[in-house]
Amino acid sequence: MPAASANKRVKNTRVSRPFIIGSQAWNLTSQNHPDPIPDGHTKGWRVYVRALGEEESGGGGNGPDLKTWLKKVQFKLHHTYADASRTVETPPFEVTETGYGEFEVELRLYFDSSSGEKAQYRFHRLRLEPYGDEAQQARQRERNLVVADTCEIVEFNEPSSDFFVKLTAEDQFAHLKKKAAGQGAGAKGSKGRGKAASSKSEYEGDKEPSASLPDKGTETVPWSKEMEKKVLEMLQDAQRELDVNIEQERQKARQRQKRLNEVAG
Ligand code: SLL
Repeated sequence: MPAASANKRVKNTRVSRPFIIGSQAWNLTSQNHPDPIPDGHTKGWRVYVRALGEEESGGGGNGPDLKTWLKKVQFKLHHTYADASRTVETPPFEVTETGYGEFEVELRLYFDSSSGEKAQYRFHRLRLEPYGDEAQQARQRERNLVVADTCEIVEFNEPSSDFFVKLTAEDQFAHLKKKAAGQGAGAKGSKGRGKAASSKSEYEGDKEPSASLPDKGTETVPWSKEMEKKVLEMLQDAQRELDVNIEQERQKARQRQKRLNEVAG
């Protein structure tokens, strides 16, 4: 019999999960698209929901398994596509297509059934043409690859107790475990066997897995607490500048009003 408390909420608790929504696009050539290219289509593209570092690691990414919380993703494409609504229930959560034009992809994220959470919408602007400064555009042309990734966060406020168990379980990090115990990193150093084995992490790179953003980013996976802080500082600077401008405009308006009153009086 299911426990009566199964869907009780865990009070005063919030669990966040950073993840990536992004796209890649390339010019179609007969080399990279052996099938007949549909009429008028010039680009190949892919839109996806991924774990941080998923592509770079060639697997589940640097953090917890997305499947722990993400049940399926529905991608809503431009209405010019046949079957514009595409649902992906198993990783990789992605849609690969060809086309000619950029558009806004609507994504609907469905959460693990134990969560009792409603689906959430996200939007992603599919980018087919090179963008950014000149150097960035040159690099995109050279690689024939336009990548537009953004780091998103989903927050579960007071998650259901069943869901909370999953969000805190160790098995969501199983893909980060060392392939063969006692090999690789474990072999270095000359400490006594038993001691070395017990003090070494069982995870790749001897790092304890974490569900939060890493402290520092890398060239390929820039999203980090450091970047978050920088973005926040940029926003605060912009806000201060805006406040100054608003105050200046207010003063000008007051002076104009004063002059108007003088003329009218
Ligand atoms: C526009 N935003 O309004 C663009 C339209 C169209 C996207 C984007 C091909 C679909 C198909 C395709 O690229 N559609 O015919 O299979 O100008």
